[in-house]
Amino acid sequence: MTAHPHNPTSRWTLEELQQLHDLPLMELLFRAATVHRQYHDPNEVQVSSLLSIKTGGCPEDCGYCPQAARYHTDIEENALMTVEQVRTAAERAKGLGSSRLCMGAAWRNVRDDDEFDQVLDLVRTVNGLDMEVCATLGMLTPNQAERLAAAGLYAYNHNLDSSEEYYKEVISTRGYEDRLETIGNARRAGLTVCSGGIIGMGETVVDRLKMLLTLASLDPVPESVPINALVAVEGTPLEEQKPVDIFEMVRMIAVTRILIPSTTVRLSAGRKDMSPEGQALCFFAGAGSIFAGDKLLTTPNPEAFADMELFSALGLKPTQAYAKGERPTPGNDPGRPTEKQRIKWSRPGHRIERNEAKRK
Ligand code: SAM
Ligand code: DTB
Ligand code: SF4
Repeated sequence: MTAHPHNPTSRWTLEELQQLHDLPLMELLFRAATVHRQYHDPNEVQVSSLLSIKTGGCPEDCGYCPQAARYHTDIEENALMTVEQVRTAAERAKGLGSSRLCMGAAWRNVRDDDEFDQVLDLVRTVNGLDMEVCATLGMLTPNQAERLAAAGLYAYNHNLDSSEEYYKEVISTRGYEDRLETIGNARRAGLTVCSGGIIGMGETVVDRLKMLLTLASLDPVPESVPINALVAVEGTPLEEQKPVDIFEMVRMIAVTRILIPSTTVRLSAGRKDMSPEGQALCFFAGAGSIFAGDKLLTTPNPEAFADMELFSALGLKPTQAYAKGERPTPGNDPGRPTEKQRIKWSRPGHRIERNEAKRK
């Protein structure tokens, strides 16, 4: 089918997407901005705050992540936060203009234990503050996704990070299929989906575009797509990666904007190193959301006053909570599955295959 930037039902081929990506920048920007204003108010930006509710000590080996226990990074580890700690942080974020709180935990997957019951309480608490509640807790079973939805969770963030091929270069402790399965579980439980990736990990433009094609093939497409520029943290395997060029970020945002017109494209990690002008270009290219607050999960983000100045200079308004969907009403918790129903998580085959190959 022929791709047309103004037709959301058109199917883009990789070649067409590559041509779009490589257009002269002014042409690409014009096309992206045109799509953006057809589907979104170009003067509104949704503001989310991140809160790391459980920090560090993660068993996974994601090469970009300062929270993986196996890398020697300088982060402060924290046990799961209490309801009171989260309420205080959420009220502060709301006071600074955030309509959504995204709670992150350094877990491979959620377990059916007391800590998960506590997370459900955290979700109920933030939902009660009339904020959109998002969580990113690692892999989820269908039952866990249903319990989160019943507690009033609005969105689940689970990133694809890169193309299926490049994913294996960066993470070996789980597979792409696992990611897609969790996204499906969140979707089937009625949660909205936030899924995107990271650029600047050494991947090619083709890897970036393949990831976008996978996101665009989800039915329905994610309600938000975060585009992160790698924050290269000392002690991680990706510590020496060069900073992402702002025009590469702008191109990535513009292509995402055109490929998935209905989604909210989130200009995510990496803003600390971007100038106000660079960020303005990202908004023009179709970014409709940011993470605000002086910290992302563990790394620094622009100060609140700098974002306020930027919004004021550009005439941007923060989007109201639940402007694009109804606030979920907390319902009955379906409860923990019985021992028999519990899902045992597997480790991906390629790790074992690699070890086998080494032995031979
Ligand atoms: N543990 C859960 C998981 O991995 O799904 C949730 C938390 S994890 C920190 C959430 C996302 O943060 C990752 O999928 C990745 O896209 C992003 N992220 C982590 N470290 C990053 C970094 N150094 N730079 C940019 N994005 C990063
Ligand atoms: C997303 O795509 N980016 C956010 C959020 N979803 C969870 C996380 C960025 C983390 C950056 C590294 C850190 O601060 O630890
Ligand atoms: Fe763990 Fe998530 Fe970090 Fe991977 S990205 S090491 S799963 S916290």
